[in-house]
Amino acid sequence: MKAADLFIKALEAEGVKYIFGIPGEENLDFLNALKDSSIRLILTRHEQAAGFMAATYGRLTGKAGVCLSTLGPGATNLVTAAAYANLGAMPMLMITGQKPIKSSKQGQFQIVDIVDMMRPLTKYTCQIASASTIPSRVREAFRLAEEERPGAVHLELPEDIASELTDAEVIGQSVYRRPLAEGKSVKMAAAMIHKAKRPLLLIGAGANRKQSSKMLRRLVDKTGIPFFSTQMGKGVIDERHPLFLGNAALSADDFVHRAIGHADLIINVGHDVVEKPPFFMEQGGFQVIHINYLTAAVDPVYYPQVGVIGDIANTIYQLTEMISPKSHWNFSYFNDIKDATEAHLLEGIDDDRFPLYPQRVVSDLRSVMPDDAVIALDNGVYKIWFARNYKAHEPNTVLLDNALATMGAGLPSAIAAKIVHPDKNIVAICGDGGFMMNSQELETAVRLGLNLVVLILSDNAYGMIKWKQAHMGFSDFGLDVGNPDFVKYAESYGAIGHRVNAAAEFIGIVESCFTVPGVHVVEVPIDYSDNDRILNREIKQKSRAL
Ligand SMILES: Cc1ncc(C[n+]2csc(CCOP(=O)(O)OP(=O)(O)O)c2C)c(N)n1
Repeated sequence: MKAADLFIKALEAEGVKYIFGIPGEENLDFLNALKDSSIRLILTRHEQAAGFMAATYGRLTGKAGVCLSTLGPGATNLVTAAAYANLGAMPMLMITGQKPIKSSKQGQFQIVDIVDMMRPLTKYTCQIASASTIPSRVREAFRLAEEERPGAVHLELPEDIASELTDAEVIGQSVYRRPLAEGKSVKMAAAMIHKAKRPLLLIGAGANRKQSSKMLRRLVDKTGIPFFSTQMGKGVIDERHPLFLGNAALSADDFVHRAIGHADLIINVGHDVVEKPPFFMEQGGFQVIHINYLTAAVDPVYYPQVGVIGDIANTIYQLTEMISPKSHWNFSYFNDIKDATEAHLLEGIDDDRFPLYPQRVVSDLRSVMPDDAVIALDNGVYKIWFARNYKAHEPNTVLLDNALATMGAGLPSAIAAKIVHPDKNIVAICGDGGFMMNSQELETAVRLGLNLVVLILSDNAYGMIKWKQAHMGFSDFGLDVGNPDFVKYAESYGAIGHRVNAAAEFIGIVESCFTVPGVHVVEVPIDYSDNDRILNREIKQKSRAL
């Protein structure tokens, strides 16, 4: 059979259902093999968006999402998505084409060393130089993409290799179980937790797995230890839980940081330093137990004293068996923090101002979203509002990127979420800046016939940077943009456009979007003028008073 057919068979054996991307001339054998396979090609309008979709598919399923591009310009367009997947621990395989490697009459036309370009952005990058190596390279790529810590991998399939004939056969998957934490380290952690007076649990992205989520809920319910989460750990335990203290959406000075400062032990489950730090460690401060699949990277802000390394769900199971609540534990201050946080989260949710207050948008949206509905956030200042104010009810229902924190991923990531969960309500939340970075994917969503809602929070500016600029005392310069008429823009793609013209209209428009099939684009004019007061001065002042 042709090497390209073998490649596709190897992908089928890995359970691949979709390939997101844009083929070029160098992928034509691959494309032809794909035509007769069980794998569906999701053609996109930009390779970067294809990469974001594949990464999100990987994040939601645990199986590597696959994306495809041609050589040179197609592959260079995948760079941001590679970084997004690799920093965000999302399993993803990128397949790129290349000119023939044995003989070519095209000189250096379009040739970039893609294998080397991908090296710092991936766990593995390799050119397939012979058809006979396809089965082992594909299996190895999936093994590395999916094993802890998951990330991006890259395979280059040159045109002449793709058309070679081969009788090689697909290599099946070996069965592995994750190693379990060694008993002594679990006992050591249990002893530290028993001895502590004010232990506090932190839940990070690595705990965002079904079993870990179940086990953590049992741990919290049995022990009564309060918890908070990182941005990417949102929803691992339902945030309506009475012991949930809040989200570390800001790095410092929020109410939750008062709780952290008061704790004498942080039980840190599934966090790694690639995510914007939820706290900073200081010599002589609280102790930290690091519970994760891998040991912690050494960093000046994070140097846990004890690590419990192995399958997280099993570690938490073992700890839950060993720990019983202690009478010397004192959570009263944490309860005060919880009360102050909840009171603060209610501020502004009924404000009728127009353009809308971000608190109102978050609160209104939450009120019409079913528990399992998913929001996919792009990157802008609203991400802080959503991380802080939007209560996630289930794991993986808030897709946000607190690792690369790239703009442009919101819409593609929502498209992938809808493909994975066709029956759930999916809402992309973008700034006007981030939306315009991949807005062409509206056409993909319309072509696929998806039911999707896209909120554009428009302030005609790169708001996040504007806020920082003002905060640093610089004058207002260089951050204002103009926007298209978003309603007409949506309609020109065959989507349905809406514009919110009063605060009270917002909720009804979103509800109507869930009942009328199609891609809905909702422009929501937003008022960020109070960001600094609320997210900075007021929180600092109120939390310091506690
Ligand atoms: C690809 C990329 N470019 C630039 C940035 C830096 N950046 C972070 S937020 C931001 C502004 C986002 O503007 P917008 O999408 O309109 O959202 P807003 O902050 O106004 O709500 C910029 C430029 C980034 N994170 N990613």
